[in-house]
Amino acid sequence: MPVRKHREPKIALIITLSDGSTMPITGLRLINTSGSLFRSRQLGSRRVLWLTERNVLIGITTVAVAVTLLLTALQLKRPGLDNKISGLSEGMRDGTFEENYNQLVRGMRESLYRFDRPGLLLPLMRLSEADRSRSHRAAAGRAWLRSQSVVVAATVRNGMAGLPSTMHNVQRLRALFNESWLVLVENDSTDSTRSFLYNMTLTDPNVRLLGCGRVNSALPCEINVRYGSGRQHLPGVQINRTFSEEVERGLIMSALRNLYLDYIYEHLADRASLLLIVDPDITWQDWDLDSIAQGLYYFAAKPKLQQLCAHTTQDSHLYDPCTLSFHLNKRFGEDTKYPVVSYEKSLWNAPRSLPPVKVESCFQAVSFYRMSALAPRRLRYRRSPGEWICEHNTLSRQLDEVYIDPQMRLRVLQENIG
Ligand SMILES: Nc1nc2c(ncn2[C@@H]2O[C@H](COP(=O)(O)OP(=O)(O)OP(=O)(O)O)[C@@H](O)[C@H]2O)c(=O)[nH]1
Ligand SMILES: [Mg+2]
Repeated sequence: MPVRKHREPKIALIITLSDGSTMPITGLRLINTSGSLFRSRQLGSRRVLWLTERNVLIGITTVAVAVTLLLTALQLKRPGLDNKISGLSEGMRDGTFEENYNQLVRGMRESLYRFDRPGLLLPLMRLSEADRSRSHRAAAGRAWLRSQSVVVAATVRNGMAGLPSTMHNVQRLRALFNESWLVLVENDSTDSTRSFLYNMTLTDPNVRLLGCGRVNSALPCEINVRYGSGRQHLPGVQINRTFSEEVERGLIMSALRNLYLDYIYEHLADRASLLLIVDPDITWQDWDLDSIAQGLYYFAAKPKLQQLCAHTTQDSHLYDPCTLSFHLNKRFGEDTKYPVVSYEKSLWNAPRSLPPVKVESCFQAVSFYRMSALAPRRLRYRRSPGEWICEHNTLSRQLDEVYIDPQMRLRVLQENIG
């Protein structure tokens, strides 16, 4: 059996005694043969503890490993982009500029969305652990909606091809709410749109049919809107308009949509928490109400949320060209860590787990707004690059927290000619 060789101590510990004199601790056996970490010795009135030489080494190694592990953990928990930006330092303070700057930094930090790491350019809504479960969102969303009220609003002209399908789905959705209203602006229809809507007012006291300054009238509303060219304004993508006519269409649609906003904010705003704007010229695949409820949950869970657009698709495109043009303008770049999501494909086939994506504006033919968010706002259409066919953008562009929910999937079977 090998004999362990005891070495003489190499000591560096100096004790200061109560009378001020010092005493180096020497002549002690520092090899820890018993395995205990500390040894002790009585020195006058004091008991002195010391570590054996070998255990000092073990101690240093342990501390070094712990520090390395801590640094690695900190590195993994690297702060997101937002946290790397701080308020102004003392030396840079400059009265009102400082106030403004710091307010903007705060606004950015407190906003609903985040880039979850540098290099990820898709701005996603921040989710808590509970928010991540779709079935939880759907159940909690449905439960919340039972205590909420909604106003559904639409403009429609010559809508008989899409109205029945849209209204069928709108009525199913309204049934999820405690109370709901339907506000429609109609004019100049040459089909039976007005009588279809008028009949709805007879059976449902919460339907309001507007047009020509009248409410719930069977009389036709004839505005006969024309473009500067003299051509009559008609709904639908299929209409071949000149650039000026497209701009004029944007102005006309904005004025019509502001009519329902004026009515709603004068008569119903304090009675409903949500506003849904739909285009009723569409034939829909039946809306999956769970997919809508799981998205509306965010209005309950995120008080800052102002607008949430459905992920409406037609064939293999995102339905709304205005949302598409936003993406193609690359306002947020085109990189994402989700391999099947690309701006070119416009979030087509987004994975089930993808949270709502922050956009500058969207409509998607089914767009939910928090009622209070639009109170002072109306469409403010101007001729400007990228939005000459997108009058809705001028409304949501006035808001800060606007999202498309890739999980609120709706499918357009057909957009009908007006
Ligand atoms: N009341 C009313 N509604 C209209 C008028 N023009 C269009 N609409 C309706 O507004 C909605 C949107 O109109 P569309 O012309 O289809 O507009 P869009 O789908 O956004 O875009 P395009 O199809 O590209 O023109 C549809 O439900 C139309 O029926 C109008 O003059 N008066
Ligand atoms: Mg349309």
